[in-house]
Amino acid sequence: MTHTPSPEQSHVSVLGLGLMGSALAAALLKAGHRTTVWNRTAAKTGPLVAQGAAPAGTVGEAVAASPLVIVCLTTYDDVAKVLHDTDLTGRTLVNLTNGTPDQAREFAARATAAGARYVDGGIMAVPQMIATDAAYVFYSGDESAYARHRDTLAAFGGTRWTGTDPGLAALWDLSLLTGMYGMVAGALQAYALIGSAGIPAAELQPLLSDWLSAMTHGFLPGTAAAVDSGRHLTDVSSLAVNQAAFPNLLAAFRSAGIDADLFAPFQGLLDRSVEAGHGADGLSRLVELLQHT
Ligand code: FVH
Repeated sequence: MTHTPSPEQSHVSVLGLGLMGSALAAALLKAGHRTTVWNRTAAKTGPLVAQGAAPAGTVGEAVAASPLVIVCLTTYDDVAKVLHDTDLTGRTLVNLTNGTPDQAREFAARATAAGARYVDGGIMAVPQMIATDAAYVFYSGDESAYARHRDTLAAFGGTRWTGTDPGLAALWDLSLLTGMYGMVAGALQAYALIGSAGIPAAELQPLLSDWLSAMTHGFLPGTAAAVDSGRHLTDVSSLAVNQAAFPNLLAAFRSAGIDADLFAPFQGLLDRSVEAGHGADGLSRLVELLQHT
C-alpha cells in the first residue's frame, strides 16, 4: 500500500541540532519531509541546509513553520528555556530529550498550557542508527496527536507507543538504559581487572562478548518470570553461594589496586538478602530488596 503524506504530515521543524537532532533532521529530509531547523549555535544548521532544510532564525519562526515540532536538546531545563513564552497553539510538540518520568509529566503540563498537544519520546538508538531497522523510539502522551504524526515519526525507525501517561516513554527508556549502564559498568571493570596483569582488553573482549550473550539469554527470561511470579527458589545459583563468592571479586580488585566502588554495594545487597532468610533463592529475589529500601 502506498502512502501519500498529507501536507500537514510533510512539514516538520526540528529544534536542536546536536549529534542526535542532526541525525533526526537528516532522516526527515531523507524521507521527503519539508524540514525547518533551528539551533542555538546557528552554524550547525549548515550541513542540513545543504541537504535541503530551511533554517529558522528564531525558535518562534521554527515553531510557526510546521504543525509538528521535534525538540532534542541536552536536558528538559534547556527545553523549558528554549520554549519559554513560545505560543505552541495548534502544534504537536514531540520532545525526544532524555529525562525522567516526572520531568516528562511536568513538561507535558507546561506545553499543554502553552497550547501544544504533547508527545514525549525516548530514543533507543545512537545517531548512526537513526533511520535504520535497529532504531526505535518509545512514545507516550497525547495519543491522537501521536497517531496523526506516526507515519512521519517512522522516519527515525520503529515507533513504540507506551501509553497516555506522558512519563511512560521515559520510564521504558530509563529502564533499558539502566540495564545498559549495568552491563557497561561490568565490562569496564572487567577490562580494568584483566589489564592489571598486562593482558590487553582486546584479548578478553571476544570471551566477554560470548559470556555476556550467554548470560543474557540464560538469565533474563527466567529472572523476569521469577520477579513477576514471586517464586524465587533456584536450581542454578543461590544467593548464599553468590554471597560467599562475591568477596573474591572485591578482594581481587583491591589487590590489583582497582577501584571497587561500583561493585561493593552489591555485596551489601547479597548480605541483606541472606540475612533475611532468602539464601536458597536466586538473584531474582534482589529485585524486592531494591524496591523496598
Ligand atoms: N547521542 C546519543 O547517542 C543519545 C541517544 C539517545 C538520546 N540521547 C539524548 O538526546 C539529547 C541530545 O543529545 P545529543 O547527542 O544530540 O547531544 P549534543 O550533541 O550535545 O547536542 C545538544 C543539543 O542541545 C542544545 N542545547 C543544549 N543546551 C541548550 C540551551 N540551554 N539552549 C539551547 N540549546 C541548547 C545544543 O545546542 P548548541 O550547543 O549546539 O548550541 C545542541 O543542539 C540528550 O537529551 C541525550 O541524552 C542522545
